Amino acid sequence: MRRRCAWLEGATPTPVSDSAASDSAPTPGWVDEAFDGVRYGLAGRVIAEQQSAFQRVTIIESERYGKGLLLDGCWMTAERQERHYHEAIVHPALCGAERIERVLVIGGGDGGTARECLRHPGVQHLDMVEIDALVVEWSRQHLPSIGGAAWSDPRFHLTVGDGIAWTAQAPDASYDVVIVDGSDPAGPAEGLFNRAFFAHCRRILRPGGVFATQSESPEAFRQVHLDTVRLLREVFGHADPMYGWVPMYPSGWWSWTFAAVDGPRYRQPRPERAEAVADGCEIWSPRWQQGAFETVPAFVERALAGA
Ligand code: SPD
Repeated sequence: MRRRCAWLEGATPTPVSDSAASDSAPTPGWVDEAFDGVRYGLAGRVIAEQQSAFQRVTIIESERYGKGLLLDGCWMTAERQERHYHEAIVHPALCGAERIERVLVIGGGDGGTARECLRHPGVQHLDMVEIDALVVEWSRQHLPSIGGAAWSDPRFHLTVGDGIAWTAQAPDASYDVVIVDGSDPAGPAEGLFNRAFFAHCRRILRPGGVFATQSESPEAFRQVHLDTVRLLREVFGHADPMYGWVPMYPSGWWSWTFAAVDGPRYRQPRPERAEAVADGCEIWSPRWQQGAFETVPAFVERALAGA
């Protein structure tokens, strides 16, 4: 996938000191992700920005969605919108796997995926492997509500390191659920979409386990989306995309794909697990999930059938 994100002129940050020094509200600019002739933006101002060893990390204060995080100019999350994404990537997997004692999250440095996983009382140990220490540091500092209770949960074990290497070195059948919460397939996340990586994810899953990954937009990144679903079907035997919305991502229309070896168990939430988390969800419910798996666009259905 070609590098696709640009930091536009229109997004020139308002320096933090301007707002601190003035009684009047800071003049916002537009912070945009640009892709293929379309811009997806929020009115706001940049409050922190730095090039890490891996990518440019940016924190903004937006008018509408609170503070937000971009990596290399691409939207990752925002305080008042993150539930669309994090509830969707977690609960079909955690409600569908046979057991959920041991969970692995690759990426997920803002903490939102770990937070949702740890709302399940059956999780005993969660490893999160995030490559970029700055993403974790700034998420904890600027976006503490996203990781929430996860950061201090004794079941949570953070490793700053390469999730691909971690997966390759993990023993066979060592996790009940593996969730890949990476960014787009460019830069540090490129290796999170290929056959070798998916094969290790399958290898380290226990029988009855579930794999989940974000699988891009069926509109803005149609080919990546289709390739990802096809590859997961080949590697695991069963894989299905689920569709929802993350309004600040390109096209707003997003997907997550779930996979398992022994059947599409991620489609049927176990009632006792669903009950434990549903009241605390803003978007996810068993009914929402059922609809989200059913809303496969016709072009995707045709393309996958013809694969
Ligand atoms: N185009 C954005 C894809 C980002 C997926 N990961 C988001 C991280 C949220 N925890």
